[in-house]
Amino acid sequence: MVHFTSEEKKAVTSLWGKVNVEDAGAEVLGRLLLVYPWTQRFFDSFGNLSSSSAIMGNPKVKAHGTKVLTSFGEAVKDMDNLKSTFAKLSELHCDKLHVDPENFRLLGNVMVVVLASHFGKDFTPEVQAAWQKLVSGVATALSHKYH
Ligand code: HNI
Repeated sequence: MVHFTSEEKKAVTSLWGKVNVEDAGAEVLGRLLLVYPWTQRFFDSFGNLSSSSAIMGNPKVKAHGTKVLTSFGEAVKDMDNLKSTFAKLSELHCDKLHVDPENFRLLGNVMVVVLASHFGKDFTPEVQAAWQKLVSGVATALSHKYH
């Protein structure tokens, strides 16, 4: 399991405190759907995803992105226990949703890109390193119950 130093925890937590979960959630999920269009097939109930502006302005993308980032917030609160935090969600994504776990890594990297674009020079290499570790840990935890 990944281990976080107290500096890394601080870097993650202090940035997270400044994140607007709704706006960032819409942007992260929207960019995932745009950049990796095959991920759209999980969201055929979301309506119009036919262009960049349709995706980025789609209220269902925003609502679901908010849900995903809120869940990410649970990871930030308890970075030492990612596996147990995401055990139930791992089962759900495997057994019910059939999401290929590679997509968790893609989402994590999109999240890092969005944070970098929002925070500019405050997103220092050290802050990035801590976040990359976290998104990777979350992806591993979400993949844990796959069989
Ligand atoms: Ni994901 C539902 C969290 C990545 C496809 N997902 C959820 C829910 C949470 C969640 C929370 C709501 C569960 C519930 O209703 O009980 N998802 C997360 C997290 C990540 C993630 C924390 C990554 C870090 N999910 C992904 C990815 C995909 C994905 C990468 C597909 C590409 N998720 C889904 C789908 C649903 C879902 C599909 C069900 C949506 C619905 O409401 O019908």
